[in-house]
Amino acid sequence: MSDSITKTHDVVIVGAGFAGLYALYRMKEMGLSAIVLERGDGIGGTWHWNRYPGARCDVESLQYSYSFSDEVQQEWKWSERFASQGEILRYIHFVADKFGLRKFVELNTGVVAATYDDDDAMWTTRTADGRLLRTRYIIFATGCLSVPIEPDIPGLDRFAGNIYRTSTWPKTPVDFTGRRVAVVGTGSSGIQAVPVIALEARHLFVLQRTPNYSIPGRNSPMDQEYEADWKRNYAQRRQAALQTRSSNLFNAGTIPGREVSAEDREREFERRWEAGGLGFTYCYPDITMDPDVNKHASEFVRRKVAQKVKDPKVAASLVPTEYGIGGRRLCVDNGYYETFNRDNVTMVDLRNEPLLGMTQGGFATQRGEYEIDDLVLATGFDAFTGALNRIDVRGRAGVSLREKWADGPANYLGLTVTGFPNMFTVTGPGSPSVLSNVVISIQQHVDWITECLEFLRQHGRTTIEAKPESEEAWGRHIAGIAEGTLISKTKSWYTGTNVTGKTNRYFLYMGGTVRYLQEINQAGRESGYSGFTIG
Ligand code: N01
Repeated sequence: MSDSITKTHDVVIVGAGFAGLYALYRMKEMGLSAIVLERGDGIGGTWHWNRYPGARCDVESLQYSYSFSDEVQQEWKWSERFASQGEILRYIHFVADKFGLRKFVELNTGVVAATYDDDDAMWTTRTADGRLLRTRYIIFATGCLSVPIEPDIPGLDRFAGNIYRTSTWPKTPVDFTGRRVAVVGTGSSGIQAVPVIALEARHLFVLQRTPNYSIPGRNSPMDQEYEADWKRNYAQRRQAALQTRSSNLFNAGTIPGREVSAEDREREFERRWEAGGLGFTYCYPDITMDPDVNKHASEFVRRKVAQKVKDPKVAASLVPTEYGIGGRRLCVDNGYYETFNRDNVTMVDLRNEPLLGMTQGGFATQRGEYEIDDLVLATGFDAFTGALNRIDVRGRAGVSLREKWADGPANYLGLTVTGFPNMFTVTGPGSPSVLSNVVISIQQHVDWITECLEFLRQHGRTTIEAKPESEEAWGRHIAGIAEGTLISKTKSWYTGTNVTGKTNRYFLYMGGTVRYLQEINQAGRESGYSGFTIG
């Protein structure tokens, strides 16, 4: 198709996940004409793509859901404590239908470039099929974990069996019955998939390079009384969640772990282990900061795993010793460790037998060759910047975002970038994003953007752009908070070390969501957008 301007709107939104759909809802509510461009063949973002066996959210569904509409909160019924991928996707479709959003979403429409024109302060967005859209504003709702990395496993193309990726799982269920399967990767995705695949496979090899800490999920069917209680008190619960560090009610402890006895700490770890879920690391505010408390919590998990896994060698290889709990994203599982007690499951610890690569009929490590029929890659994402970097985004004077961010992302508030007027990123780098209840963070960002566009409209202005000094100060600010934290000292996708050549930078605002919200509100309406140039 030739390049031609097919449509002009006020706003183009890239991505139709939780963020893009809510942005669309707010833009329509403001009376702006908006369109969402989505590269997938369905809405739902992460929950559209990641359909692997066992995929579910590890934040309670009553919290990991939109809070903007009480009608939605009351109408929708979650069937489990932690909803499965399928149920979350059905929920997103339900919301899209309820608010008539679908007709403003163009599916199968990847965005390859977006260019700002200085002369008329308009953005031109180019789609993969060669169409051009002209808009005043552009909102990137492209997700933090939406670009899978292709692992550097030699000979992947040599392997004659099936290769599945957790991040782009086929829509039709895969039947592993009677098959020999290998899963590469033991992050949240691998840890969720392994117990389910093990139930079907003739044999399952789990290829682990770095172990992660995982807490039992204790998932269960939704308790009717629990749900009813939440629905009666939704407004207060949501409000209370906003007062926490991650906009999540984890019943966070306030007394530092170093101030209580080892016996009391042990009891508290036990209580939280039994309760299950991510709340484990919310027991003490200093759990990742005080070395003794962190060591105690890490050893507690190690002991628990040793009790669960019959083979002491396997148990030992399943828990990290090279970093403490909380340094990487905590995993939540449903029977992961117990899976290694099955006769049809083999742990392949790549630290002891490095992976040499794929063969035609399987894989080879330094110890020998293994025959398999299917390979499952649960090998992670180019987080935070991956999705934006693969689009050729150009701001004032043709400056490329990719080039500007070559040494790591620079932006203001995680929402705007100097030199890129009228461009907004939802849960962009430099914001709490994945350290929070991300649906709530999405709403806060979209609300901020909506308020900002309202401000421009009320004042008869058309452009807004972060001042260079605001961006520089924000970069120093988030680095200052992150400096010395366990996360910033640990190798993981949080720090970008999982992607070859990616700069190890601060991609996250680590000061907690309460403080973050105060900061963005202060930088926005409360100061009359003083850190921005309004044109
Ligand atoms: O990805 P990961 P993920 N050879 O990067 C390994 C969210 N999420 O998709 O650690 C061998 O955590 C890699 O090894 P190493 C959640 O925030 C949420 O699992 O680099 N192994 C690692 O083990 C999560 O944190 C849910 O040494 C290779 C694994 O692949 C985030 O998504 C569910 C390799 C990648 O783990 C990402 O999780 C799922 C190689 N060449 C995901 N390359 C919820 O429940 C990589 N690995 C909401």
